[in-house]
Amino acid sequence: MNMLKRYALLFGSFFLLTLPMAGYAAEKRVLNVYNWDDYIDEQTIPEFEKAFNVKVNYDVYDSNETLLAKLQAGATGFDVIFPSDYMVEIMIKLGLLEPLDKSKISNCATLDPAFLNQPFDPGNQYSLPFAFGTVGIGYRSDKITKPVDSWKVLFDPQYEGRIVMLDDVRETLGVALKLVGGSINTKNPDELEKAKEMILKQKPLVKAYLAGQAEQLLLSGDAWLVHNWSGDIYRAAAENPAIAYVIPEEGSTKFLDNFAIPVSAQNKELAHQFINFLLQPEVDARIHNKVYFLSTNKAAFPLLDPALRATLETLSPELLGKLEFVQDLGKETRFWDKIWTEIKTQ
Ligand code: N2P
Repeated sequence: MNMLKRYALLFGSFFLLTLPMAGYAAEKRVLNVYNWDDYIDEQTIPEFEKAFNVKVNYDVYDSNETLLAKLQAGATGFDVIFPSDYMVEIMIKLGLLEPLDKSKISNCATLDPAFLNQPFDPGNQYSLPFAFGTVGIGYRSDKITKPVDSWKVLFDPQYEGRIVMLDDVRETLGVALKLVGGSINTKNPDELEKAKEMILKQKPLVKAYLAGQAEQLLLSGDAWLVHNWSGDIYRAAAENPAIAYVIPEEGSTKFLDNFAIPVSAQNKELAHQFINFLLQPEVDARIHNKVYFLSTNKAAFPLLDPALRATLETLSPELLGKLEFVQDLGKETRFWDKIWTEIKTQ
C-alpha cells in the first residue's frame, strides 16, 4: 500500500468513527413537560431551551384525572408534571412519582414556607408548590343584575344556556354537595346520590362542561355564569371590567398545584433543572403575572402585579376558613367516577 492510500484509509476510518458521534451531538436532549392549560407565559420555554441547549415538548391537560389516566396508561414520555394536592397524594400511593433531589433545586429556598410540608406530601419528598388558587363563579355583572353570592345561582332556570360548569368530577359534584349540606370529600353514597340528582336536574341549563377556555365564553357574552378556577376568571376580568369573580357564601375549594417528576421520566436530571429554572423569582413572577394564579414563591411576591396581589387580599381569614382542599378518597373514588360518567352520558 502506498503512502497516499494509507492516509486515505486512516482518514476514512476516522471519518466513519466520528460520524455517529457528530450525529449524537447534533441531536438535542428533549424535555417533555405536561402542564395545565394556560399555566405558563410565552417566554419561559424558549428561554430554558436556549439556556440549556435542549428541546422542550410542551403539552397541556385540563384535569387531574386526565393526567392520572395518561400516566396509568403507561405513558413514559413525561419528565415534569403539575398535579394538584390530592392528586400528588394519589400518585405517591400508586408509586408514580420520583423522590425529588432538592440539592438540584437550590431555588426551592425561595418558596413560601406556608405552602410547604402539606399533608398530601409531608416534607415535600415528591413535590414542590407552583401555584395556589380557588374555585368560584365568574360572572357578567352587566347581564346578571341580582347579587351573585350563592352557588344556587348556577341552578336558576332564568339563566338557561348561559351557565358553564367545570368539566371536573370533584369540583362539579362538590358544588352540589355544598348545596345538599354534604362534604366535598364525602364517601357517603346517599349524599352523593343527592348531589347526582341535583347535577342531572341542572344539566339542561348548562351550556357546556368545560375545564379550559370557559373564560372565552364569558368574554364573548355567550356565557354569563362560569364555575371555574380563580386565575382564569381574573384574566378575563382584566380584559373586561364587567366580569367579576366571587367565592359563594357556602364556601368552596382551594388548590395547590405542584411540580413533580414521574418515576417513568426519561430525563430526570433535566427535569430537576427545569423546576429550578421556573423557581427563579423573576421567572416565577413573570409566569404568575401572566396566568393570574397566585405564586407560592416568597421572593417573587414583590414582583407580582399589584392587581394580582390584591386578589390575595380578598381572601379574608373568614373566607379562607370556608375553603377546603379536595382530598383523596381512596377506593371510594370509583363511586364518584361512576356517577360522573352517568351524568356526562345521560
Ligand atoms: C387553569 C389551571 C387551573 C389549575 N388554566 C387548577 N388546578
